[in-house]
Amino acid sequence: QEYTALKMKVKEWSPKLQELVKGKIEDDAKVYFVPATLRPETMYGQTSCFVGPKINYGLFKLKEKEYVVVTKRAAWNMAFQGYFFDNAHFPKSQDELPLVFEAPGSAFVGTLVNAPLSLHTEGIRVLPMETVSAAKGTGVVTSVPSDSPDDYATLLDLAKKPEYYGIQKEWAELEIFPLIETPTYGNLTAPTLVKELKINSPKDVNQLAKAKELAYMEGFYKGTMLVGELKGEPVSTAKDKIRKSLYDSGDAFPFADPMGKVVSRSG
Ligand code: ZZB
Repeated sequence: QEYTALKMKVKEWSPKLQELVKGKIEDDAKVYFVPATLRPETMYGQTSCFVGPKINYGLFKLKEKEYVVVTKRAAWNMAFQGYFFDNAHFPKSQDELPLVFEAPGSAFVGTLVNAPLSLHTEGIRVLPMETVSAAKGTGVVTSVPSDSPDDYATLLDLAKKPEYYGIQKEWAELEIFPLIETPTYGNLTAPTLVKELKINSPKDVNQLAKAKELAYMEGFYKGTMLVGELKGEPVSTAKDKIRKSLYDSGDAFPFADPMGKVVSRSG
């Protein structure tokens, strides 16, 4: 699988992470959460960044004063793709990766990150998603509730039980902007499908898998962009142009996951 890996710069750490990073990285270092996406054209609608609360994430040193937060298996993949500073000392095993520390996703929840292209320019929060798979992509997922049924279902659940999830309710209630017009599901494909297929929770995995397929097909073959520089253009041609412009601006890079499990989020 070839993904677009997006660089979401940390603006403010969660309290737990503030303690964990103290003294371990330079004060002026840049740290990025790196979600892997197949839908770069939906980046305008990002409202949060999901991590699996029980999955372990590492803070890896990418180059001088630059770090990324991903799973170890993703960092290992990145090493093979030449993204680490020091190819002269190519890691012989995962243990030789330039790891600063590891922590479960739950420790990162609440961190404020900048999401490239998102209409929420003030930043978005790192939130927990139980159905993130550690065996796919980078283990970090960017949330686009307008066009991803999984994301919409998860955000509804988070907003219903904020105390249980240890988050502030408003973090899960950022405005959902229409990004893509479709003939069958209107301009909010994911909310429409979640309603039509009577999906009540992120645990309705079969219905969510069906909704995801319908959303992918409808969006790609029949969708038209409603926002951004390619407003009015079909998604099928806009997709590659938006991906390329993210690469050109340095806000994203190509990320291959040859061993990635092609499974639903519940994996
Ligand atoms: C933003 C986005 C916007 C996505 C959308 C989808 C949609 P797939 O389809 O299962 O092969 N994803 C990436 N990594 C993981 C992971 N480790 N665990 C769970 N989910 C993950 O995987 C590709 C999509 O699944 C990615 O694209 C990402 O969510 C998520 F409007 O990024 B996407 C109809 C889908 N719409």
